[in-house]
Amino acid sequence: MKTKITELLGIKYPILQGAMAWISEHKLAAAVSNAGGAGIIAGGNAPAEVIREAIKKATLLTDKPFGVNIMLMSPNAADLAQVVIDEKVAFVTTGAGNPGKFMEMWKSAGIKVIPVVPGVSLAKRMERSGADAVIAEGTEAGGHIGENTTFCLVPQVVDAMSIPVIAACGIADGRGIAAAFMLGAEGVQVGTRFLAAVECQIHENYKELVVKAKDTDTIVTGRFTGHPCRCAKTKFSRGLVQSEKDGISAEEFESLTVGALRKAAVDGNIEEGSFLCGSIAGMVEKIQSAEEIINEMFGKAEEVLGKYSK
Ligand code: TUI
Repeated sequence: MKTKITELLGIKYPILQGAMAWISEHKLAAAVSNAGGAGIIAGGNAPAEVIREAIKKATLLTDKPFGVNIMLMSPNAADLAQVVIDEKVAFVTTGAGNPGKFMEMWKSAGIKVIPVVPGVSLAKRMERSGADAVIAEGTEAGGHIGENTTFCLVPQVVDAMSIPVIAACGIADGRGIAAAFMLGAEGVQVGTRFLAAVECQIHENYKELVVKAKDTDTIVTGRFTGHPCRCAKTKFSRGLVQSEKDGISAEEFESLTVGALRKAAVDGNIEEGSFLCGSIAGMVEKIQSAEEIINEMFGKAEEVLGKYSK
């Protein structure tokens, strides 16, 4: 399946694995790249040297291109921006902000830059500053989210751009890929389904929550902070939303949620962890290898697209 994204990144299938802080480390990224997609190591809030090591380890596991995501709210973002240059990473995706100040250094180092955008205006600014593609991410995503839905956002960003657009979130099977292409996307980014990948190193409790989730089993916390975050419904996340309604202060909210991503991903701590996942979790049914996930998704996408091209 050739698109502008397979050409841009030199990959077989136009699929990027979504970057998930504390989750997308070198093993998952390398497995996705080896299966013909584009794996991504999530920088999250990690120190630069941790990510440098993860890049080196991924290079030992795959000779295919992989990327690094820089979460722009991280205090380490500027250091990570340099690490990806030092380590000659193939491409960078960015999230949770405007990467404008890093664009020139990445472009002149020959790194492809693909920012996540929550709307048309940032997408246009990114195209003007030299982005190679953008990821239009809807509010169905896990983690930090914008307001617009994938179905509304993607075609509007596509119409405003001459660079390729990757549709993100709400995509967990071949029908989702086909729909994204129908909306004008040249590729997809998938996070939640890879939570259930064999190579994903999260705690078993996390995988179980995702596999057991129904359509209504995610919830958005922290809207009042300006940084809304989608996660699995648990007693903890429901409690957070209730305390927001009861008027909790931003400081109290912060003290309850600090370290919650690690508690979920590493410790599987149901009482105090934030188990980030997208609204599509209800469609993730089983644990499979990254290769099985990708082959199954694209097998079905080709079948569906074939049906409508007759
Ligand atoms: O970044 C994400 N998802 C994330 S980051 C993360 S770690 C975190 N934890 C708690 C609070 C905040 C972050 C967990 N999940 N997705 C990409 C994404 N980027 N979604 C939305 C945006 C975005 C929002 C505003 C991108 C740019 C933007 O620009 C604003 C501006 O400056 O114009």
